[in-house]
Amino acid sequence: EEEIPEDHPRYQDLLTRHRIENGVEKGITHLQGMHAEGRGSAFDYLLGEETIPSADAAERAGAAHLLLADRPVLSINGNVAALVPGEMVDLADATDADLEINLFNRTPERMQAIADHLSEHGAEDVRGLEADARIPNLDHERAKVDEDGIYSADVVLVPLEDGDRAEALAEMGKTEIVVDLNPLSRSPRVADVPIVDNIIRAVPNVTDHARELADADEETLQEIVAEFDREQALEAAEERIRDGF
Ligand code: PTJ
Repeated sequence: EEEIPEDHPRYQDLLTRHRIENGVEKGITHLQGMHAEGRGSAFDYLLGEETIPSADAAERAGAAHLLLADRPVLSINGNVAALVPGEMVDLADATDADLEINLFNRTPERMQAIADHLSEHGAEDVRGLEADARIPNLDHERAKVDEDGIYSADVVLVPLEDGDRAEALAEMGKTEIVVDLNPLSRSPRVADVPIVDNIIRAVPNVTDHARELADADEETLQEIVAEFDREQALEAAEERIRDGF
């Protein structure tokens, strides 16, 4: 990462690509994660590679949901683990949430590599390895979750989620916060809180909001949740992409 000069105009994008490549080399990220990253990068370019105001509002609403939750869980896949491992640990600390590894292409080797990687970044307790419950209406491997994790969570943060699973989780009645750079993708479309932003910027910003709201009373948090308009957030992102900046 030191090889990329910080004043390079595409510094963040190059850093991201580099982290995904390292993730693949370490057995953390699936090869498909590189394609996902390429797609994300194209959308980020069109968004101006910045957190647009509607995304910031979504990040604030996401923080409020996590603080209000009884059992918040942050889901981690191979891309998330490669891009923002320490940042996810910080967010879990700030919101008293659990971390759970949940893979689209699940193998025991990747599960373990990601668990070790998260521990190296300060995670104390990582869920997902137990896999003693199933998300209804999904095929076997993709449905595996922890009974005391995602299965019983009331609020879940699912970054870069596949559309089928996002839908199945929504059907379970969970409050879903999705981070996805493509506002037309199915996962942000079924989310209660669609965050159309790069996960690299989104996660630290949700943490900042959570820290700032740490002492807020329940009424204030409920107000932030109620004022957030998911349709408007999706429209604003699409408009930015179509009309430019
Ligand atoms: O590690 P696994 O096995 O769980 O697999 C993870 C991937 C991401 C490979 C898998 O879930 C997958 O194939 O996802 P998709 O269907 O490619 O969806 C990924 C979505 O994330 C796309 O809509 C991308 O635009 C978006 N995306 C990619 N990179 C970022 C992103 N969104 C936010 N920040 C990013 N850095």
